[in-house]
Amino acid sequence: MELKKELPEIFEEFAEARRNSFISAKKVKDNNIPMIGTFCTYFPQELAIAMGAITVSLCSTSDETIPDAEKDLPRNLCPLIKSSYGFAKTDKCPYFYFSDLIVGETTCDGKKKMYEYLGQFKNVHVMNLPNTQSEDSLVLWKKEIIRLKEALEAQFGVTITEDDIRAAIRSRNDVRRAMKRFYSLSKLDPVPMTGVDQYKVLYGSTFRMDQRIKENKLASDIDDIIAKIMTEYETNKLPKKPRILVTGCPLGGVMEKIVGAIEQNGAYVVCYENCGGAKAVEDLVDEENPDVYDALARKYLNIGCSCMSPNPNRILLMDRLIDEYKVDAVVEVILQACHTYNVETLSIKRFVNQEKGIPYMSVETDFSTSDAGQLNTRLAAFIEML
Ligand code: BJ8
Repeated sequence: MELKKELPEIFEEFAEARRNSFISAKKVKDNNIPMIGTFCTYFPQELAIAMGAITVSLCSTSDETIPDAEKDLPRNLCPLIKSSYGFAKTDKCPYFYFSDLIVGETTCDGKKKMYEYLGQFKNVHVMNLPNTQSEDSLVLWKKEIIRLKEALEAQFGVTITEDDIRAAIRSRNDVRRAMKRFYSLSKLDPVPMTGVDQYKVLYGSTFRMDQRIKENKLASDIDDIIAKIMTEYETNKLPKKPRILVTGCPLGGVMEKIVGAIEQNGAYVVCYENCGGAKAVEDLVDEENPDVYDALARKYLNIGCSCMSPNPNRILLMDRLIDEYKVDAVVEVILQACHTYNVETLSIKRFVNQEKGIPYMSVETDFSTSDAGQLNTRLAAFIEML
């Protein structure tokens, strides 16, 4: 990373990573490196890294292809699912185009049914994710992780050893530790960066192509950014404002509309509990566990997504984050027709209001801009009250 660059430029570079995707993905393919497309935080990325592959997130974030998707799928479906299907159908997503294999998990109903159709366009492997976090589920999930390893070996003609997996676990943990060091900077009050800038790095990092163990520079690049942020922080502090934790569905398609509005109306987003933020990063894979499959199964099954029933880990994580980040209020983002997160808003609201004693608001939205004005007004009124 070019350290002479100014911070805004560095944040923008991360934001650009996805837009520059076609060129970077093509380079990967030109070098005959396998590419695996994924849709979810439950995907055990270490298996792909262990075989020297690159993983790319296919969760589409724009409404551009939704009309095409709606020709095949119901309109009242989550925009993330419609957008993903639309990009696959129209072949407009370079990552989808270059992916040799797509891996999905049986998370929410819409996504798992959509995977059945993706098979028309690409080779798809679906992992059967249990929807409870019991010991029985752990046995099943471990088997599914081994089944995925065997599928990768069969498709790509490779052998994935336990030592390969152990090295991948260490490499991904290094990245997780660096990401956590980075977003933990926002525990400072006043904050050292806006939530928009924090998100650019969190989200942009997932589109880096230097994931293979020997090429991985992400952790050291993140540490360089941290050093730069802290140097600037000594002389140039942002004003103190109310501190918001954002939770709920993934934010890729609605970040500007929600986080932009929160910050333009007088607050800062200090923490993202969603996938793409703490939910994916906080827990490491246990490097000391001699059974690498058990270690992976435990880490991933513990993710506090609303497709788990019950879903205590989400509350446990939020409890800790609200305290650590000195959060003044919580904003929950629901993508339209996401039933699991939508139903869970009741328990999250109760927890935030009653247990933590701070204000809570939920917003339901999609990838269009048609509700931007209305959302802005609601968020402004909420922040005004803090
Ligand atoms: S681990 S949050 S990435 S499932 S928003 S498609 S749940 S209807 S994205 Fe998710 Fe994995 Fe969970 Fe994270 Fe369905 Fe809801 Fe749409 Fe969703």
